[in-house]
Amino acid sequence: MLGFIKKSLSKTADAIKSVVPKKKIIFTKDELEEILLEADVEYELVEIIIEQTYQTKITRDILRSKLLATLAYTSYKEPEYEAPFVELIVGVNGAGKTTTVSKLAQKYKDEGKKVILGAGDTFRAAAIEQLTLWSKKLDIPIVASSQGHDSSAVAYDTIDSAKSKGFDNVIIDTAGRLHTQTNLANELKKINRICEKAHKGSPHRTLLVIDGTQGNSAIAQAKAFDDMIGIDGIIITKLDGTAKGGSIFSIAYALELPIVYVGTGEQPKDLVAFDKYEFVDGLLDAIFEEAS
Ligand SMILES: Nc1nc2c(ncn2[C@@H]2O[C@H](COP(=O)(O)OP(=O)(O)OP(=O)(O)O)[C@@H](O)[C@H]2O)c(=O)[nH]1
Ligand SMILES: [Mg+2]
Repeated sequence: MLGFIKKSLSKTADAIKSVVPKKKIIFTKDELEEILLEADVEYELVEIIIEQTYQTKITRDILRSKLLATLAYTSYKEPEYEAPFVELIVGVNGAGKTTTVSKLAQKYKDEGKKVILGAGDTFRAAAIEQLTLWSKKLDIPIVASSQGHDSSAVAYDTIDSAKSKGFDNVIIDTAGRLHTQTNLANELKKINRICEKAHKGSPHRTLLVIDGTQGNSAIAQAKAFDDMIGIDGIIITKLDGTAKGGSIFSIAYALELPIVYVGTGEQPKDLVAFDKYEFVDGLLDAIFEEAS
């Protein structure tokens, strides 16, 4: 998988090229500031990094340690659980939830696990169809009801079915938008409660899907979801299509939540475990000349 994160940073690297036409070994603080802002690292975090950098000549090693420090919270530790492992996938409209559900399902299937999907976005008929289509393509079972039905009932039935048939993983898709934000909050809270009823301790992991092309505007949105239902980790999608890769630093720093995966395309294989070293080095390669 090595290289996927770096490849998906190519648009961010192009943006950096507009302020650093030629890679160098040493940069000034002013240049560093410009580079980070161009990569869409949030202004406040750029200022913190600049202020905490005492050196005037910025080398790759100096910037590397600064950037890695902002990602200090990004490692994820799986909780203790009794199978099946239940995951809830949440996020705003269009962030990439349904696609991510299928990517995760493919990943678990490849690991030899028995997976079942729950079509918990009952708000739109198209959402149920979309996930059903994926389930057919990937040959993975799904529990789905019709539009307008209770999404928590779908969650319950999916978990119940997984328990009785000895499945390893349950992945539940959810709606990104309802009539109001309060409706959405209530629905997600209810799904949470029903999961716990269906299988003690579940959902074991609630993952927030963030559209990477949104850059820093995703931070407020992520905070709202965290307040609503509590988020265990983040998946940043569409990293392949954005020049805003640097916003990962601000998102991770502001939320203090682990980034578990990144989405690097529209296909089920396009999900990569987030590796902060690969990510930082990928970015640094776009800035610094290789030392000879
Ligand atoms: N390039 C790229 N496109 C992606 C990625 N993830 C999702 N998409 C695309 O983004 C669009 C929206 O994805 P969905 O999975 O339907 O998003 P959603 O959050 O389920 O949307 P709603 O159900 O409307 O709330 C689709 O066209 C996906 O193919 C990714 O990592 N990279
Ligand atoms: Mg969806």
